[in-house]
Amino acid sequence: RPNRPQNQSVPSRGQNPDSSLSLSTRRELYERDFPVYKQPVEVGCFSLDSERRFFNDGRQMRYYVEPDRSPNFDLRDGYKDRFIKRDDSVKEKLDHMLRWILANRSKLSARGTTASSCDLDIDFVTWRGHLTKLLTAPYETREGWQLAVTRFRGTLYISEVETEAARRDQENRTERHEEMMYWGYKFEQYTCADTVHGQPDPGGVLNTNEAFCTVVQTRLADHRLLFSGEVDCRDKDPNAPAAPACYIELKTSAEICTPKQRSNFHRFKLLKWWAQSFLPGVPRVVAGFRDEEGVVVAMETFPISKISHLIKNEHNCWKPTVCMNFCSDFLSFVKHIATEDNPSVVYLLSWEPRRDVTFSVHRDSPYCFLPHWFVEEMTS
Ligand code: 0WD
Ligand code: CA
Repeated sequence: RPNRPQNQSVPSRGQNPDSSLSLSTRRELYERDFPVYKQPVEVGCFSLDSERRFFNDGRQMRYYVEPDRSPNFDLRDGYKDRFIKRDDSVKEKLDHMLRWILANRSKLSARGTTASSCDLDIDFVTWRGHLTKLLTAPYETREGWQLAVTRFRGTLYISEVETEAARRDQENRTERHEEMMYWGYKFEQYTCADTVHGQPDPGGVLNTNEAFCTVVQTRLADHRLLFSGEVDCRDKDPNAPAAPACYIELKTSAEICTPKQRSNFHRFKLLKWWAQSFLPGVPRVVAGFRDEEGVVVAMETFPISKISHLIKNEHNCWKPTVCMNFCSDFLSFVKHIATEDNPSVVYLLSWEPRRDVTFSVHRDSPYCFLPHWFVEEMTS
């Protein structure tokens, strides 16, 4: 992994009187009108198979099958003997998205006169999950992040770098925690079928290499965005609206037994669920509430458009407008600082809770993340 690099051009935190070189995450600063966020449009999709191979199609799409009785899903089933876990030490960075971009370049090319015909008509390319972290930063008190940014042919590419703290947490996971991470995937297996008329197969092998990802285009204020996110399944009704409106996000959560638990669920979990699905325009989350033994005891559907009303009774709760305005200002900040158009330059934006976002610049460093195959094909 990258060595701690030299901080090349920026004074350290606190010594910097120039506020244009850091960005605050304080909530009060972002309580203004909701910014323009255009309805996200699906411009394509791709699939990753059981060996993590990329396909420029929707072969891994799954179909939601509503459980017909009160569920009794045992989420622990198969953990020991029918589970193939993706190797998360392999850092894929933006590679799958970049493959998708190369395969679909004609859909994205600029038509204006200012950009040459092979440049993308897009300001930012990233994963949805990275944007989720930006949306929730004003309310995050535990986990910081590092985002690497490269400007290449006018487009800003954003790819996460694992923090030291995240790496430590990952190494020190308890066996209980490892198993609980499986529960979310197991819930998907109980509720999703591989074909439109099929039934779920909870007796099969669960392989977390497999994924179906949507690619959407949208605009936040004056930022044109292209991002991809993993989608769990879709509504199987042939009359369902077009993607992304037919998509369904599946979640598991501990069952809620006390007012305190309900309040925490609203304040923390619904924030993450809202941010993740609002971004790509996925309209609903289907939640399975499980007991301590990993048995799903209740299900509930949360329409994303209703989540912000649900939380209004909570004192001092999160606000969607703060999330979106912070993200918009962050992207403006990135445009302002990441000025050199060069695939081997990385602007590393770092954030820890209760601090400002700061950055450092790295040339030909281990932080570089645009692969040669991408740079070469985009340049030719
Ligand atoms: O290598 C990396 N640093 C990353 C790779 C970081 C983030 C994402 N990815 C890639 C993977 O190819 C993955 O297929 O992105 C895909 C998912 O991206 P996303 O939709 O932007 O990620 P996010 O919104 O954080 O997570 C969506 C789902 C998760 O579902 P829940 O319900 O738990 O939020 O994607 C899964 C997980 O099931 N997931 C991942 N799958 C593979 N690799 C990863 C990951 N790193 N992170 C989340
Ligand atoms: Ca999910």
